[in-house]
Amino acid sequence: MARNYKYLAMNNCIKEIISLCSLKSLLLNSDCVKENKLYHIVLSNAVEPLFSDELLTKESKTCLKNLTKIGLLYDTVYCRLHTGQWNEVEQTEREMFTILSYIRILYALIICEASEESIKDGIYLADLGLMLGATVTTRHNNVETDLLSTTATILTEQLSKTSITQPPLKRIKLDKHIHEEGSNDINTLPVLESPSLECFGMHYYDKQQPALFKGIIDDWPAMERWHDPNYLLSVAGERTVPIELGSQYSSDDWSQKLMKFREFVEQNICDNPGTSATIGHPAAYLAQHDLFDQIPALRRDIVVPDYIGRTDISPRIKAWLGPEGTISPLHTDPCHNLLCQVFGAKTVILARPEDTDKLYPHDHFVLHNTSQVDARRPDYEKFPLMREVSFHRVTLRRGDVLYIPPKWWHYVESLSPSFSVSFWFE
Ligand SMILES: O=C(O)CCC(=O)C(=O)O
Repeated sequence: MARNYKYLAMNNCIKEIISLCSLKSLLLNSDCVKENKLYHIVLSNAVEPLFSDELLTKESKTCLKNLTKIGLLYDTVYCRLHTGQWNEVEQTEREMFTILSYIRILYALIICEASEESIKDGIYLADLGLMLGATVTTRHNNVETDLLSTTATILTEQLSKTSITQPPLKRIKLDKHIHEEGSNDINTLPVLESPSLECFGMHYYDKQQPALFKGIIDDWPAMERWHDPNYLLSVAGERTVPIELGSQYSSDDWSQKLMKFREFVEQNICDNPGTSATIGHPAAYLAQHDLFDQIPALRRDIVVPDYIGRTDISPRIKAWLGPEGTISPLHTDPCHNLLCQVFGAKTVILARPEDTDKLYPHDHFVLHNTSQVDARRPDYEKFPLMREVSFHRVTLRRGDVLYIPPKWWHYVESLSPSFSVSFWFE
């Protein structure tokens, strides 16, 4: 009877989130909890009521007490994650952070009766957990899913049912005139229409030669959906994402901040006079972000190109969304890359791995894969060997896919608001 009452009193979205961890052993038996006595005591006390007949309501003392205890432990683990080098943080601490984020979200929702504000806070905590925590998987509708990513999706859907509809934003123009600076002494790349897997393998992958492919991503749902900011905001508006600020990541003026996706898109991507990045704001770039792990709805809009499955079943997929003028300085990556242009245009300048010594990589190990030269506006006085480098230049337009082999140098500058997806693979 009490159980029925409890569940009746709760909002559906809270019930759905609780059901993600209907196996309480998932929470209590994870290594991070078993290994640490303090974690185990606090967590067992907090988790037990969620799965028992105990009445959990806004006024319940158990709820308030547990939220406070979980909050204290959450702050402790948060501090641990921010102490020392990131790559030395124990996996178990990160797992603990994920579990604490989940329980904290649940108690806050129960206490606030899933108010709009508590849902927004819950989405923020889930995003922070996704960025800092380790993956904890669970089952949702009989499918294996990520605990926090699914929690955020449930909350996003709940929010869309209750929040006030905003006036629609204009679609991003696809036929914007692109101004390109020509350069006669720069080679172009081979351009191919949907090459066969064999052709890609033999002539490009095996020989590690870059090329531009067309006709590969035309049927992605993203091609029709993503230039509509209203669509992007409906699936991701409330989500928190890391944004790079400054001219380019190798510059002194560069920094990063967390921002709501809505705020980023409205201020930097939409055609809203007065809010554009070009007017007084530092360049803002959602760059190299695992957006598709964070927001599965966007992952469903793209398809891994067949060329990749031959050699790698789990490519790392990164999102690159920004206004005109974003710059990724000349750098190399260790893996193969298919850089896919969903909307907008980019200039890409490439140089062979053999020319590395003539491209003046930075000395510091952190920037060792990044060149000091400005590939678009070379300073031959300062970097004379650069004259001997034979660069390739290509303009990447909507629907184009650029194959960048491992260790090839690439400089990328957006010529308009642009959304690209890169697949890094072996
Ligand atoms: O599009 C960009 O700004 C950079 C892309 C890139 O460097 C990559 O995909 O590895």
